[in-house]
Amino acid sequence: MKAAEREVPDVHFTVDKQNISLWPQEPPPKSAPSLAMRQTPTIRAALICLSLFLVVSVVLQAILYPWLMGTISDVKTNAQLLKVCVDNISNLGSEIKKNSGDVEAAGVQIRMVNVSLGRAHSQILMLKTSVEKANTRIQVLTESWEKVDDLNAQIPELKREIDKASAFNAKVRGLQSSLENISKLLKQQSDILQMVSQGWKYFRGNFYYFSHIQKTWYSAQQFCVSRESHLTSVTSESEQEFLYKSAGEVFHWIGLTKAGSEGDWYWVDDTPFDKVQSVRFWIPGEPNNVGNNEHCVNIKVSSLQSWNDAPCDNKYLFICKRPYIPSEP
Ligand SMILES: [Ca+2]
Repeated sequence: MKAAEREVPDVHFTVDKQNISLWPQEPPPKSAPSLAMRQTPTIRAALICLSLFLVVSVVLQAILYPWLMGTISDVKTNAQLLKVCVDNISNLGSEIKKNSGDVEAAGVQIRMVNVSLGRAHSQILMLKTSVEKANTRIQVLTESWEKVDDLNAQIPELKREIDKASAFNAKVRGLQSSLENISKLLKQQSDILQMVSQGWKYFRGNFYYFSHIQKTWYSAQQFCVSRESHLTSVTSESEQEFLYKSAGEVFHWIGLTKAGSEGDWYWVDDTPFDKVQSVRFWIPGEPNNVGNNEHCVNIKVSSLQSWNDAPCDNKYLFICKRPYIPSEP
């Protein structure tokens, strides 16, 4: 039994790639293929490949030839288009060359325009500065105008004050005028009082001096001249009345005389003699020029009709007359 047991071969397990085999004891040795058997599949494969290559070549030629021919045609067309483009570019170069002069002129104009733009820019800056100054000025004027508005608002009140001042000034001027008139009256009264104190009488703007001694007509006139006066003239009824009443019943020489027996009557103080108006002052029947020697006139009686012509050498009292001339204050 034991020997039988020993004659049972051992089992071996081997793995060759994807094959699993079971052999007793050990796997059979691998027998090596012959060279001819190994070369036959290779040749076959080569032939198959060559055949495939030929087939593919033929197929490709059949497919690619039309495509290549189309491509060649397209290349030719593109070449012609390219030639046209080159010609156009050549023409364009010629045009550019022709227009180069215009381009230069345009460049000059562009530079001129740039200069003008620079000037315009400078002017714009100046204008901007001017505008800023003007704005500042406008602001100042606006503030001034607001002040003017304030002043305008005060004008009505000022006008009322001015009206009051004007009324006050008018009153002051009136008072000044009154004071001046009073001053003149006071000065006139002072002058009159001074003359009265020296023996003169005042009547309606004239001073009259009634003498206390008798003189001939000429001597009396000389006395009056020495007192800045003349023998009196008579130019109105009121004056005549004042004179004959002041003379009383005493003869007084007056300033009426004539140059010789044939001369016309005249006033010695150069007052024009009104012959017609003076008729009422003669004593009736006078002047009678008695003895052709009566060339001077006196007030003889206390009456409106008081004049009488008498010899100039007679000595009578006399009346001097001086116009009142207000002296400067
Ligand atoms: Ca007479």
